[in-house]
Amino acid sequence: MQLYSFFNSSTSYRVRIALAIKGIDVDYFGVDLRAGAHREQSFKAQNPAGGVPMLIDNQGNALGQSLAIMDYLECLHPEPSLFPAEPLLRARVLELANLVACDMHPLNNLRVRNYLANELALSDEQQQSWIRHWTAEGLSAAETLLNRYGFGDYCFGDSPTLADCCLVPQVANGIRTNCDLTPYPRVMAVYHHCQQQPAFQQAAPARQPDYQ
Ligand SMILES: N[C@@H](CCC(=O)N[C@@H](CS)C(=O)NCC(=O)O)C(=O)O
Repeated sequence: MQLYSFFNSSTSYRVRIALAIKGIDVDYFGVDLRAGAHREQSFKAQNPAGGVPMLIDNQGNALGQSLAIMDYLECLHPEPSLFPAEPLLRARVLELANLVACDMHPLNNLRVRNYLANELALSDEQQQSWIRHWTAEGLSAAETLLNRYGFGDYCFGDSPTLADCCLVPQVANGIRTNCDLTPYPRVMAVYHHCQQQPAFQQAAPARQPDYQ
């Protein structure tokens, strides 16, 4: 399989964590978002949404959207699973994963930040305020959910799930953009625990071939 990824892309990072947890090897192709490689016609022909990650499976099928890719990997390689078996706990995992993937990430995505800067001419300070606001909204909700329903060293238990795959890269974004993360001790405890685990280390931005 081939993974099209950008080292600093949090959605790519999610998939890299899932691949590492499952021990799946892929051929890695760096897509330089800063140079706009994801907007080129050749790339969009395979992934019309024009973003990373994109997976190409062993039959040559191209698949975009990190959650769809992780679900596909789960079906192809069920063990170790990224989902608890118990239905409500599985729903909790998806609740947290979707909080990150649907409510947080899109608001601070590159194309949105470019629009704020170029079309709306927001100052650097205003852009930073935007990022901090939406990061705080999302992580506050994550902190409450984890305090209410989380347990163990990971988000939900003693093994990693889709929730950890999504949360860790989003926290890394928060660190990279200098957000205050002190109000989220439970989120940060999960983050720091994951940082000690080989699968998460292997998936880290600095360990990718296109890291610069
Ligand atoms: N919902 C998509 C988002 C994909 C996406 O937009 N990824 C970002 C990188 S984290 C990207 O490629 N951004 C390029 C842009 O916004 O122009 C997913 O989960 O895969």
